[in-house]
Amino acid sequence: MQTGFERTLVLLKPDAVQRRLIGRILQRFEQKGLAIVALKLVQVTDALAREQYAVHEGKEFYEPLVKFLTSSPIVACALEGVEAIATARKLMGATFGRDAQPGTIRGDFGISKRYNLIHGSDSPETAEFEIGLYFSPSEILDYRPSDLPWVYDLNGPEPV
Ligand code: IDP
Ligand code: MG
Repeated sequence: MQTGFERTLVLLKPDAVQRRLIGRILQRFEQKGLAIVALKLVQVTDALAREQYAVHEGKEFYEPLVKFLTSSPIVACALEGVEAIATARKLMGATFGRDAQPGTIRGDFGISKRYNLIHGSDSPETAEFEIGLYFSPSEILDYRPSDLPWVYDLNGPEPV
């Protein structure tokens, strides 16, 4: 990975896949300038869902959340870019569609306080942990999108 870049894990949850929104949601990240460096369809197991959401164990929404995430296939995706973690979460919007700003993914496609379409890592530590849950190192591809010199100013030591 190039200096100054960061990776984040994004999951398109079962509602996004069932509602045939994979293409439209991935397009948001592509058009922003984030690069897809890993991508697959996954049937999440009960154990994987519990591990991913361990921080929420014991909360009243934890069991419904595990049930939701395992109810149908999801799309797992690793995205790369400058401040990719915060940028992806801005594109996603607030946790629930009713609260999320129009123009964000959740704000444009969702209304439920449970089915909220998408997950994004919330810190560098979480991103590393979560990418590791879904991808082996060989599934994460290091490549240089050909438009990169027009997405960022790459003339200095760090991409700007
Ligand atoms: P985030 O997805 O915006 O980071 P978190 O607070 O980390 O939100 O919660 C993780 C997931 O748990 C949410 O995306 C949502 O699916 C679910 N969740 C969080 N809070 C609630 C709640 O109060 N009711 C139902 N589900 C919730
Ligand atoms: Mg979270």
